[in-house]
Amino acid sequence: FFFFILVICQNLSGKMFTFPQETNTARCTVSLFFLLLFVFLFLISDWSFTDLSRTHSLFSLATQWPDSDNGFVMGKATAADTVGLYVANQGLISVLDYELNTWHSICSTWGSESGLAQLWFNGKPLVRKFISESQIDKPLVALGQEQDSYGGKFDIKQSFVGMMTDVHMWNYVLSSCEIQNYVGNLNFTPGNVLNWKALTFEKTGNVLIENKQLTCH
Ligand SMILES: *[C@@H]1O[C@H](CO)[C@@H](O)[C@H](O)[C@H]1NC(C)=O
Ligand SMILES: [Ca+2]
Repeated sequence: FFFFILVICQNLSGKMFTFPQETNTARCTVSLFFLLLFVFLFLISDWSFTDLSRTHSLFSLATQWPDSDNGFVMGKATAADTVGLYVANQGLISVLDYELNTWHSICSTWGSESGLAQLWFNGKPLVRKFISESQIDKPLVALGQEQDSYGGKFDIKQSFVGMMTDVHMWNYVLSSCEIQNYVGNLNFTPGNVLNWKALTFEKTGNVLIENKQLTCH
């Protein structure tokens, strides 16, 4: 097989990624090689739309040291209505009403030193809980696939099929009001680590960059 790999730097404002078929190849990856963080807080968020009821990854970040394919992973954890967060292979799973064929926003905050994490689902904060202390070294982010090794070993049964937009990552935690603004599609401070409005990424396989479908009220 030959897969066309493209490195793109683009302002994706108003755009979304469409993953149109179940594969273990289609993905967009972002290398954050400059990041070596020992003590920090961070916040990761995205919007997604899918009809998958099985497990799937919404954000897969692998780290080189500690060598962890599940350095920071957000996604649907099981076939039941749950959303999960994994840090350094430790999981935090919440039962939620995960409606299919509708846009959902998911945000997670995590402090590397305290090990405390919190998920926000559609703008509603869930309980803050201890997950794991860790560090992040040379993170590699994959959208569309779930890494089972650093940058590889994608499992088709954990792949994402659907649309995804507005992926941001901050190395600090926004105020609850700013998180609400993000969820409400209002003005918010774009990610300083990963910014959807200025994203340098590598596209592999069948991923389309399309205009966001706006809903009329
Ligand atoms: C990206 O595009 C949007 C909409 O066209 C614009 O408002 C924004 O300033 C642009 N951002 C950057 C970083 O160029
Ligand atoms: Ca994994």
